[in-house]
Amino acid sequence: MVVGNNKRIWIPQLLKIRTGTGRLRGLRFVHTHLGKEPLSREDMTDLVLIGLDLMGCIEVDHEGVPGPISYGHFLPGDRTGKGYVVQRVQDMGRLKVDFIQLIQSLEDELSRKWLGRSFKTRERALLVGATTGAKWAEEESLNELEALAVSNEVEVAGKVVQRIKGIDTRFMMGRGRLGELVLHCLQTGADLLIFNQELTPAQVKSLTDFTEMRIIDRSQLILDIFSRRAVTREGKIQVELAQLNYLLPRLATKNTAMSRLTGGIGGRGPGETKLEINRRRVYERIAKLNRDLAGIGRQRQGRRRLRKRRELPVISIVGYTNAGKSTLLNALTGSHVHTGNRLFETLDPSSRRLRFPREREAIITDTVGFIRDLPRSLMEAFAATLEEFNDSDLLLHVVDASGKRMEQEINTVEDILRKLDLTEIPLLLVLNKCDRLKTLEARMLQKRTGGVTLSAIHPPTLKPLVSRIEKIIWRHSSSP
Ligand SMILES: Nc1nc2c(ncn2[C@@H]2O[C@H](COP(=O)(O)OP(=O)(O)OP(=O)(O)O)[C@@H](O)[C@H]2O)c(=O)[nH]1
Ligand SMILES: [Mg+2]
Repeated sequence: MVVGNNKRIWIPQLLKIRTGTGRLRGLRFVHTHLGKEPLSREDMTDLVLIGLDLMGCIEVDHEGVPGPISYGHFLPGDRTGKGYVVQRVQDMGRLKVDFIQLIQSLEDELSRKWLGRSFKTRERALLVGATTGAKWAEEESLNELEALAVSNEVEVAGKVVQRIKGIDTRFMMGRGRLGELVLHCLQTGADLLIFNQELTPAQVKSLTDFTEMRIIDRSQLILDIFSRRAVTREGKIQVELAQLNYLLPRLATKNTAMSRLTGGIGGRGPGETKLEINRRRVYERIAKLNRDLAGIGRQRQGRRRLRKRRELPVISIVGYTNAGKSTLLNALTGSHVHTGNRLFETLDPSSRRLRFPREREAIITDTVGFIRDLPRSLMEAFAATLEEFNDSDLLLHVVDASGKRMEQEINTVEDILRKLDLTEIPLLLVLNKCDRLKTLEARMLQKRTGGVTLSAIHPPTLKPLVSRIEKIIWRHSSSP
């Protein structure tokens, strides 16, 4: 029993336990409206966010005589997109609904939906972009988030752009908007919300408490992909470091948000139990990982010295993720580095010998790709790997010339190269995937950018690149 005033009722924090997937909470909320108005939007938001079985309201007149009654509930199979229905009966006496039966059938339907999906091991996520800017720009950006999710074997249940007036420091967006998102998840069977914007620890906490959904942001998704892909000891250490550094500020808010992080995405790597350990243990672990990394770094230094002594020129392949860097390395050197149409296929660097005519040789290295807004903790953890670029005599900047986001991707990579202080090293733009362009288009692009067009999946197209590389590296020495 809750008492409010003539304007509204504050529903106290209910026990934060959902009875289980596919079940409602077992609570109906019946209240009175004094202004003779039926269920409001606000009421329905409460229904969704609290996860009530049913929201009912009785319209009461000045004398306190009850009039019409309206009730609303979820509608799992609703195709209109609203996700709920509201019914209104003129007077209470004529209300002939068996509510127990109604709710039973709703639960049956809900659990059928959940049962259908519990055989699948993949997570289903709703992607959310909250922006104060242009809608189309956010939609573009959500496409990349989708590619990230798919690369991490997450099923995408839908993408939603929410235009907001300003960033709400607690919830990112208004309560009503949040309610819509939760509803969308219930309808599509999504159990995870992925935000395209970086969330503060406080935001994750309040959003999780409020929606009772698992919530992660883009950075966390990227960290998770990295932890799936890491193979070598160094790669694994780097990723764990990045994850711990990301988690550190979030450990202060030990709560549901944290325990919700432990399953699936975000729970990989440092491991479930480690998330619960206190900050001191995390600091200790970080220190140990840094020591291990330094040890590996010394070996790396040794390798670098050796390479220098042999005086072979070093070519480094850089570029946006999925541009075709590894495919190019394979095509140039006849090797078999893993390639694949997903983001961050490559994490660990591989170096190969590249032979030119006239007995000339160079070392060519392929490494981790870049992405817009790479989480800072990852940049820091991969600093040693990225530092190796400093030894390069030439950077090959591989671009997916067939992609819609080519210009932005080039800018992103150039930004990162500037941050890494690599602008002094000669750079050659490699316009890849030109098999997907018309010949004229490719020629114009080549002219405009001064790059080399090719298609890494068709090795014969690589000849111009090889001779450009030769010219740049051995420009000073005359041919033997
Ligand atoms: N059509 C076409 N596809 C290509 C070309 N080069 C690479 N690809 C494809 O693009 C996808 C990505 O290639 P990768 O070589 O793995 O790309 P990467 O830059 O190493 O990507 P990450 O390691 O994930 O950063 C693969 O499916 C390749 O087969 C090309 O010239 N034309
Ligand atoms: Mg690769």
